[in-house]
Amino acid sequence: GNKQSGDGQAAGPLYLRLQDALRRAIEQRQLKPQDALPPERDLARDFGVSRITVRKALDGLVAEGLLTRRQGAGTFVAGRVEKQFAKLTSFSEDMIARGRAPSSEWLLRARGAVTPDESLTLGLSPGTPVYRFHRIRFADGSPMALEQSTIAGDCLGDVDAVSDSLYAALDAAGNRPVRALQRLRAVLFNREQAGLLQVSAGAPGLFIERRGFLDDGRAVEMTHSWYRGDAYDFVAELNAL
Ligand code: 16G
Repeated sequence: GNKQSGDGQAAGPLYLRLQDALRRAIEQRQLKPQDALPPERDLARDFGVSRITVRKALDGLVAEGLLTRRQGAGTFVAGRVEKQFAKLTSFSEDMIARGRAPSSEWLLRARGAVTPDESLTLGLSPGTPVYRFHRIRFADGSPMALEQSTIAGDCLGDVDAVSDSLYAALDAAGNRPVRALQRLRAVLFNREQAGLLQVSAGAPGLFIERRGFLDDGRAVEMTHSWYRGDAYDFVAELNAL
């Protein structure tokens, strides 16, 4: 059987106690962003718990976004992603540039007719077909953002053209946006959003709306993104007028 730790006093399952200890170490910066965690074997030995318990504790912290797993390299303390606010990059590119693996969970991938609201923001005539993509975006398996994109129907072959990266698919179709308008505001995640992002309801986030255009001015995308407030720093270079 598994060896149990000597102190029987502390309350709760062992994996939760290990999570609390690691969370505290991260909060008090004994473990700093980007630091590698000791191997699971060592954690198991040091805390006097089984490796299954260690694994379960780490899984929970990865889901919370406090830790990230990198294939073949181990488990690390997650750092905030520094995102250039004024660069027309994609989520996938942002993650890959930081050595983190992007992935998505699809919530919706469908063809539909443009809504009045979309037709105004995208400048599309009523009745034009559009593609809709709703996703949870992950980095190294930790949820980072929710995104809802509406793409002008003539910019993509089909919904299936998007395997993971929307911009890669638009690029392949020769329709990657070259210019965008973007606005951002603070939000508190509602219960549903919080559930999808594995944060508590009411946790802070950033809502970003991007409208992307082709060289000739035609609108390609309208994307609503909800980024986790605890996962990002937005940075920009400013020049005097
Ligand atoms: C980013 C963009 C979003 C775009 C997506 C494409 C912001 C605020 N939003 O999240 O508009 O649709 O990237 O990412 O940067 P993908 O190519 O990885 O699907």
